[in-house]
Amino acid sequence: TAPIRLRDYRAPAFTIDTVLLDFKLDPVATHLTATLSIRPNSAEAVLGRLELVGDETVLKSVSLDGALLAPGRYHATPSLLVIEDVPDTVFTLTIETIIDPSANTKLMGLYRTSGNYCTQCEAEGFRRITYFLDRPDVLAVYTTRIEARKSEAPILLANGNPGESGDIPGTDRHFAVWHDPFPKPSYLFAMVAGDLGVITDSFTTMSGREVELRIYCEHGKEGRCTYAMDALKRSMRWDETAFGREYDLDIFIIVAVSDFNMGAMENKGLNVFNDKYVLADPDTATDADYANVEGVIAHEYFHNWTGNRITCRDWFQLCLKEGLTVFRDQEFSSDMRSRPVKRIADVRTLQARQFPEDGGPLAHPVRPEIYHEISNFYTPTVYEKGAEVVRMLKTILGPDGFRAGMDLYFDRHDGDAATIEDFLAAFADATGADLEQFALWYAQAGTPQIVAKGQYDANARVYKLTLAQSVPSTPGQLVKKPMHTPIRFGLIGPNGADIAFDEVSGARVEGDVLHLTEASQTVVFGGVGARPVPSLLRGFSAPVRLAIDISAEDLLFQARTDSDPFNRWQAVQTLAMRNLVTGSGDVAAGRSPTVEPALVAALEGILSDETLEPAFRAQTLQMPSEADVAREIGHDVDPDAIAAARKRLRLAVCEGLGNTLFVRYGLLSGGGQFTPDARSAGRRALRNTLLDLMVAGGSRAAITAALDHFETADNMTDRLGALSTLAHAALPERQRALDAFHDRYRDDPLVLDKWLTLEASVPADETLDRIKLLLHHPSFAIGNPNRVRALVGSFAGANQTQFNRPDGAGYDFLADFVLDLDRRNPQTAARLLVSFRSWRALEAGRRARAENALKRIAARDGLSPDTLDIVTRTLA
Ligand code: HT7
Ligand code: ZN
Repeated sequence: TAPIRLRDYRAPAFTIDTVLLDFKLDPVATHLTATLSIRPNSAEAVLGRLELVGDETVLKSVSLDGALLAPGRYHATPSLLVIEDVPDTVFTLTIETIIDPSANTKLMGLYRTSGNYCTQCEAEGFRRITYFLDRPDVLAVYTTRIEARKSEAPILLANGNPGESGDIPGTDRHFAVWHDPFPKPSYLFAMVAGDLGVITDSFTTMSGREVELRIYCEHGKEGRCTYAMDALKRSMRWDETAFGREYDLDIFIIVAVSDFNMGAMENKGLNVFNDKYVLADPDTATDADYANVEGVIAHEYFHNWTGNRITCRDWFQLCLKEGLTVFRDQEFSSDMRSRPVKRIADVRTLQARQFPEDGGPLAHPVRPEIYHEISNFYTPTVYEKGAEVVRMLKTILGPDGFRAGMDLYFDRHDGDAATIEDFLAAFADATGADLEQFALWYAQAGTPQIVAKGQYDANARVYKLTLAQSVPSTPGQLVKKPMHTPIRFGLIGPNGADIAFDEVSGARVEGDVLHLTEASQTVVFGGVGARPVPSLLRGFSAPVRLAIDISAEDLLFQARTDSDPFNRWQAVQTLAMRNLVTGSGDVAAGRSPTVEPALVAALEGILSDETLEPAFRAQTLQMPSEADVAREIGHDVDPDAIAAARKRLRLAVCEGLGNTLFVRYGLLSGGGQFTPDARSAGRRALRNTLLDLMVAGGSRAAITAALDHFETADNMTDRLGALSTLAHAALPERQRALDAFHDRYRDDPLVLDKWLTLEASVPADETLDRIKLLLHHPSFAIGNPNRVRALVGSFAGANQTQFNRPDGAGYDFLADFVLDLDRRNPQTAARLLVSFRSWRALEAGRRARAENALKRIAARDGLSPDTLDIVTRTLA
């Protein structure tokens, strides 16, 4: 099919002012009557021809202004309803459709999950419910009436505030009406019905309004919703204090469901969540799960202003709501927890997920200009790089300028379907800044490379810093322009404090921000009294790759002294990465890799620095992953050589740190009763990281400590930490522990996902056969995306040596699985396929096998648009 292009955007020919939806729920034949008040958009209407889109939609009848239309008056297919001669004034269209929610395995539109009814409409799911102008620039006021058998669905929910409800006399049925006064696009519509448990609370807004809060979940899991409720109330307060944004309806509802294609959905007043981002208690959730629940609850809540009150004009503007809302949730979590630790975690995610996308065949701008299937554009580039672009805007404008721009954006565009141009204009108008060059961050794909070189002239007391930027070619974009990139920096003097400089030329420098705008700039700092060590890109102030000619001694010095915690972490990572890249080459060439003493010294320094928070020390002690090293090497990648080099390095670090590891591990034991706060979580993170390094040394004492850690754990973080160490080290002791873990949690699907993930992550030859067996295990279900991602997604996305087996069996397995899943759930299938995105960077043998597997998928007739789009672009 023809692609959709940004440049072809046209305002809709008609608009819809009000929508009345009347659902009569039935597991296999739900009946929906949709009554739409439609108005031609005078300038755009094409002489009375109305086209509404559908998707596998089954039409029963159409009426215009109350009169049933004869079949000759309209033309209907499952994907289109055309009425040729509609009035040129306001008219009412009534459409009856029949929906089979039980047959809906795509989990888009109206579907069933654990016996309940649920909808998912973003991006294009509403058209699977009724024919509609299913595009985000058509904003309507919705009233929803739901009718169902009382025993089957005692709970009936939709967007907005609750209205009338009651029994239907003489039947076993009841009904409820919901009204949402805020005009919204169809992708924000939601309806949920079923038999659910609930917890309730309330929130008083900054202007004193009472809001009722409810979280629904499967019966029996109510106790696991309390942390989510707490996170919701903290999010509501934070948006008031940090952005001046208040909640606007009388009620805010979250529903946790177990079958969901993504993390959660921000439907107005009725957020629907993948239950893994709601449910948490100490026995079943890790500290990472708690942090994720907090972050996702906040993210969806923040969409109420950035996404719902101001929505997107078209799907090319997706980053307008997603990048901005990710930035907002990251800031929220930074305020709730440790800012440096959160920043390191976010940068790690960006580098692990977005950098490979930006450097491979699926690269696209933060605001794409063309797509075939919009579901495939909910990407790390739109979300995470989109958030980085907003962060840079704040760095460039300063906190006050940023807040002024946000306030103007909210004032100007409340109730609008807006664009990136609108967003940037608000900041330019509020501050007077020229953002024309900065706007390239939205348009140019690819991770910029910045090469830095410093030179100190002691006689002249001058430090010269040359910065050269280049943006690599990406699909469809061969030539790029230099971008406006904010570089936070400091010049570290011999005593570890930043050195002052008295004048600067060659670039605009404001405070600690250097504005890089040209392809190459030499910045001259005067009055510099001693040779500095440059600390560039503090806090990772721009999503770039920085190459800097800096010695191991200077990196060790930086790791010990930099006043910016992010760059202390970065200095250690750079030392480790250099070791791993050289070591991988050594292994591939049959040489035995050596380990840089400066690295062990840097790690020792961080580990024993009691002024550093434990979570930060834990982050720093974790070496770059195998995938990180593969990305750094970038071509002819041999995953086995990388794994061997990493194993060797961790062994050497363990030996280098010696008994300190065991002593510090012992000192951290016995932390008292579990609480999920960041301080306690940091302590557990450090203890688990130390255990993992101890086991890397391979001693019996360490393995015994790991087994003991597993058996005596009184919370999931510690239990899973030890189990993960045993599994990732592929120790023979692992299987008994994995089996014990499975038996303990045999009735808890979300915990069994952790088990499936570990089973799939074992770096051993037998893992692929084990996965094939587990596909038939009662704890696995191909219909549930969480199960699929846990077993198959973890294998393809995280088990570098086994997915990339030299015989190609890992690729063949994924191809077969994707082909099978594609018939049932195309979105999830297409997302799994993304694991092939770096296939061209592999060494020749694996590259050829990966290409064969991809070609086999591409050759299959009847592929979904989702999978066809990914496979085509991956092979292009
Ligand atoms: N805005 C939500 C996107 C989403 C989604 C997209 C496609 C298919 C299914 C989906 N479920 C949710 C999620 C968010 O970013 O908040
Ligand atoms: Zn979002």
